[in-house]
Amino acid sequence: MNDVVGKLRELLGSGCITDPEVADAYLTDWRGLLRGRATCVLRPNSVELLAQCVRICREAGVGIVPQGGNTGLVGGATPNDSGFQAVISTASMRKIRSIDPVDMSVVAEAGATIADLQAATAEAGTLFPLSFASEGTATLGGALATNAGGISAVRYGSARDLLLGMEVVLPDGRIWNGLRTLRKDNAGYALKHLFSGSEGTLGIITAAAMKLAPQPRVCEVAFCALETEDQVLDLWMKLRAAADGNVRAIEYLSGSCVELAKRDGLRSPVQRANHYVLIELTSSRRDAGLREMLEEFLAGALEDGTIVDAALAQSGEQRKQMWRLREDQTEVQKRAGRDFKHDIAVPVARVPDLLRRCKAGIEAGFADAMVVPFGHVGDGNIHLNVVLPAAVGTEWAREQGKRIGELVYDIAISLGGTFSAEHGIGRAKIDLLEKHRDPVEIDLMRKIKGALDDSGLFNPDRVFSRPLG
Ligand code: FAD
Ligand code: 2HG
Ligand code: ZN
Repeated sequence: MNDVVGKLRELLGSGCITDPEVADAYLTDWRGLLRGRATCVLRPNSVELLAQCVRICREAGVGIVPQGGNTGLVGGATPNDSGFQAVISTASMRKIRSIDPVDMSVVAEAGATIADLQAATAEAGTLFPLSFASEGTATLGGALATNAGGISAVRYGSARDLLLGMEVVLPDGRIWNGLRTLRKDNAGYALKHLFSGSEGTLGIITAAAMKLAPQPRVCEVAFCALETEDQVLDLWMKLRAAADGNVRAIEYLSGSCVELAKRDGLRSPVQRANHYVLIELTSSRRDAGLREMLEEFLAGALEDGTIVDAALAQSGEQRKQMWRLREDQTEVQKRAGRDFKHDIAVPVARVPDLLRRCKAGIEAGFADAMVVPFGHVGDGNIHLNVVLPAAVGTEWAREQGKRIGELVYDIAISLGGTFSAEHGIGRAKIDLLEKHRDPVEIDLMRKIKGALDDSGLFNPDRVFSRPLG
C-alpha cells in the first residue's frame, strides 16, 4: 500500500492527501450517517493526471470512489471502511472551458459547481437550467453521475436531458473524449447516457458539454395554501393549462413541513393549512405579463376553491423568503430529529393517493413519527420524509425507519412508482434495486458494469451488492 501511495504522491504532490485531518471531510457523507477510510484522497488537476491515478490504482487493485461536492444523499461518494479505496475528488478540476451563446452550450470540467455554472452562463446572457438547494457545493460531474433533478426539472428536465457531450476516464485508464456540443448526433450508441446516472460505477466524468436556455428576464413567485391532496394536483393541472411554458417550478410542502420551518424561525406568508404549493413563473420576455397571468390564475383558484389563501411576492426579498421555506427543508428536517428520507416518484395523477396512503399508514403504525413530505410535484417526485424524535435510541430508530421505508416504498411501487426518483441508489438503496427491479434489467446493468469495469474497482459496493462474477 505504501508503494501505491508513494507513486501517487510522486505524481500529484500535495494533491495526494494522506493527512487524516485534511482527508476527514472526504470520508463522511453529507448526512453524517457514513464514515469511511481511504488509502488516500486524490485531487488531480487535469484529465491526464486523473487517468494516471486510475492506472496506478488499477495496477495495485485499489478501489476508486469518485467524489464531487460530496452532497449526495445515498452514500455513493463515501469510501467503505476497508481502507482499500482511494477517493478521487474533482475539486481541483473546475474550469469552465467555453460558453457559446449561439450554440447555447457550456463546456466545463466536472468539479465546477452548479452555482459556478449558473453565474458564468448568466454573465454570458444565458441560463444554466439545473437548480437545487445544494447547488453551491454540488458539482457538474456529481449532478451527471446521479442524474440530478431539482426544482426546475419540470421545465428543463434532469441533468441527463441537458447533456450534449462528455469526457470520461474509463476504469482501464483510457480517456474517452466525447465532448461534442451537437444537438443531433446519431452516430452509434449514445454512450454519454450510460455514464449519466451511473453513480461513479463505470468511470469518472471529467468534463461535460451541457445545453443552455434563454436567460429569464422576469420572475414571479407565489405561495398557496390548500386543504386537500386532490387540490394540490388540481392546482398543478390548472396552472399547466394557464401558464404552460412559463412554469419554472411547482413545489409541494405539507403543512407539517411549514410548521417545522416556522419552529426554525421562518415565516409563512399565508394562513395555516394542510398543504402548500410554491409556484415560480419565468420568461425571457419582459412583456410576458407574468404578474397579471399569476394574479388572474390565483384569483380564479381562490374563487373556485382550489386554494384557500395565496401570497404573491412583491419583491426579490419576499421571493427569497418564500423559497427558503422550501429550500431549507433538508436542513430543517436534519435538525428536527432522526430524519428518514424516501425519494420516490409516482405518475403525477397518483400523487394525492401517495400522500394520503403514506400519511395514514405511518400515523397508524408509528406513534412518534412526524410525516414531512415535500418535493417536485410537477414531476410526481415527492420526498416522503419522516422524522422520529432525536431522543429515541439508535437501534430502535433504525428498526422503525426500516419498517417505515418498507411501507412507503411498497405504496409507491403499488401506485406504479419508483423507490428512487432523483438521488440514485448509492449504498443506501442496493437492496431496493434488487427487490423491486426486473431481474432482466439488473442482469443488463451488471453486464454493462462488467464490460466497462472488468476489475470491479469503480465504486465497488455501490448500486450492486455482490461483486461481479
Ligand atoms: P457527490 O455527492 O460527490 O457524488 C454523488 C455520486 O456521484 C457518488 O456516487 C459519486 O461517486 C459520483 N460522482 C461524483 N462525481 C463524479 C464524477 N465526476 N464522475 C463519476 N461519478 C461521480 N439532488 C437532486 O437530484 N435534486 C435536488 O433537489 C437535490 N437537493 C439537494 C439538497 C440538499 C440540501 C442536499 C444536501 C442534496 C441535494 N441533492 C439533490 C442531492 C445531491 O446534491 C445531488 O445528487 C448532486 O448532484 C450531487 O453532486 P455532488 O457533486 O455533491 O456529488
Ligand atoms: C430537495 O428536493 C432534495 O430539496 C433533498 O432532493 C430532499 O432532503 C431531501 O429529502
Ligand atoms: Zn428533490
